[in-house]
Amino acid sequence: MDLGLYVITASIPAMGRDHFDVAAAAIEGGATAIQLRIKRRSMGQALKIANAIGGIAREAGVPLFINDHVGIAMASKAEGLHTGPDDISLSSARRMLGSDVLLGRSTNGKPAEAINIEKAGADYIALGPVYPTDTKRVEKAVTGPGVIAKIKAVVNIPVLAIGGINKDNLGECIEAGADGVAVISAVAMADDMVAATAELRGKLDKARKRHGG
Ligand code: TZP
Ligand code: MG
Repeated sequence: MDLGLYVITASIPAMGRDHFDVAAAAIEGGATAIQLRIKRRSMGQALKIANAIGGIAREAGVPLFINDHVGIAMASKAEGLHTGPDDISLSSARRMLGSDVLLGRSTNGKPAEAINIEKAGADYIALGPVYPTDTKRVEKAVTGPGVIAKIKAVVNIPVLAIGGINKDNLGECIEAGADGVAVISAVAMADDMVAATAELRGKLDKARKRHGG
């Protein structure tokens, strides 16, 4: 499974777009994975959106990850669940979802934490914020791309760079060793979301060639 261009949904009412619109455009533009990141909706609404995105993602062969909500991941038969330190533990998520569902976990760049995340059964790590971001109120310090190699040196699971990633800095994350990049605003806030995704995908493919990936 390729987590190279992992696009996370957002709802941007001011631009007339919701999670499904972002996911559909990202899939059309060449995203290799989608994450549904719903923070303030009822579980019923979230499940409806997850099922709708799951339908088009499955058809395109793109895996769908659900942020935070293990029940939504189960009910929508998503390929994965993404959680952070304040969410359900990896061992509980694994017990509930079984061995086939991929588990992702966020971390801020402490090698010991990354090692524990791998030991606890995660299938990939999202590392960040690598660059400043306006999307999430992050109390944690910006890591800079230098941390990617440090984390890659201590774990065997894929490491995705997240936070402030755009077409201009994606390449340096891949060159620093990231297996992929996770983006929100670079797609969700773009005037043309399909074109923005396609441009990121082009940059990813080129950076991978340069990096020998
Ligand atoms: N986790 C760490 S930074 C971040 C998340 C969810 C926000 C990423 O959004 P953007 O717009 O790609 O900076
Ligand atoms: Mg969370």
